[in-house]
Amino acid sequence: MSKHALITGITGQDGAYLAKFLLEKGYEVFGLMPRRSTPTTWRLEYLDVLDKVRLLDGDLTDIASIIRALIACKPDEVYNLGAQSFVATSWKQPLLTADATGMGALNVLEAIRQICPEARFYQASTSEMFGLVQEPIQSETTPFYPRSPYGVSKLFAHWMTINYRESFNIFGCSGILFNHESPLRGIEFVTRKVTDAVARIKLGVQKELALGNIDAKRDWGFSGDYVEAMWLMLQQEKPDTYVVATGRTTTVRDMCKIAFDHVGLNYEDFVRIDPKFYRPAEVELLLGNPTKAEKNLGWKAKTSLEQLITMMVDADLERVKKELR
Ligand code: NDP
Ligand code: GDR
Repeated sequence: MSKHALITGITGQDGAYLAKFLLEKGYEVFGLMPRRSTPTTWRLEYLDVLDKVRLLDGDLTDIASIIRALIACKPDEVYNLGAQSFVATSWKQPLLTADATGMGALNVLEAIRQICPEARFYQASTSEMFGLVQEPIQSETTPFYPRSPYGVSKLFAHWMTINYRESFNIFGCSGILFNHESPLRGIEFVTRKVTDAVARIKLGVQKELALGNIDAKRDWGFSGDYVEAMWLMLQQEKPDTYVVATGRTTTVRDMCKIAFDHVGLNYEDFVRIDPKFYRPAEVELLLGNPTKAEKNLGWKAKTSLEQLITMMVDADLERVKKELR
């Protein structure tokens, strides 16, 4: 009998990679699908898994729809990846972010408690919870200090996961994942914004690239590597919290250099600073210590930042060429 997994946020970057990963492991994969007026399944199509997953109508802000999805899917594992995940938007729509990203996780936990308390639960927590970092390298024991409505909402969901683990014996794991990217990253996030611009500039259809704080430092890995860590957490004997990161930090500026260098251009000739992309409160530095995940899960990031960024530039070059044909 194959295992059943329910993924919220299946149409997002990680949802698509996780769906493919679980299908390859022989799972029957279900996805919670919020109603949108235009199609959102392009990532599942890109990875060639759309016709292999079962999409169930539902929204994280509507607990009745989550309950229906759990009854239909009878999951062994539930991965809560759904969220309003763009930090900058969280200041513009703080209540929506709290609803979907914070309360949404509690809705899933509460529905599991009532419908299928044996199901294992993964919560997509984030390095944004460290925010104004209290230690130069962040691990599972570093105190939190979120800096955005998104970070605060995720911290609520993180503690709810631990609380349901301790109160109701739910097998709830929290993965504190540092930034991870891929050719399927949303265009509003800085890596993809850069790699798309590099492709357009190289092909002569864009002149410059406007960015905000390029001195911010991030610990960037590849989404395809990180979904394996999510799965590994749910295969352990006991539920726990894990940092998932590469252990290397790089400025946005140096990430730009890697991207432009790949097509033989100098980033300084094209990047312009526009204060409109500054945030009301910035997270200046993120650098994760993945030792616990490496030791307990046997997980390690496989893809270097150079490999990741060149993979993304190459994919964007292909996309833009196709658009122009
Ligand atoms: P994406 O933004 O690519 O995907 C988010 C998904 O959530 C989309 O499928 C989106 O659907 C869905 N969603 C949004 N609102 C709702 C809702 N109300 N009900 C149901 N589904 C909803 O994020 P990623 O794939 O990059 O990230 C996955 C998760 O991991 C997120 O929770 C994110 O916050 C977290 N995370 C991500 C990191 C990263 O670097 N990528 C790092 C750490 C944590 P639609 O597109 O239709 O709105
Ligand atoms: P982040 O990712 O906020 O870390 O959240 P993002 O790529 O948006 O920003 C990274 C850093 O780059 C700086 N920056 C810009 N960012 C964007 N988007 N656009 C710009 O033009 C720009 N210029 C500079 C930002 O200020 C920031 O410092 C991501 C999301 O996936 C979250 O959901 C996840 O939880 C965290 O990563 C870990």
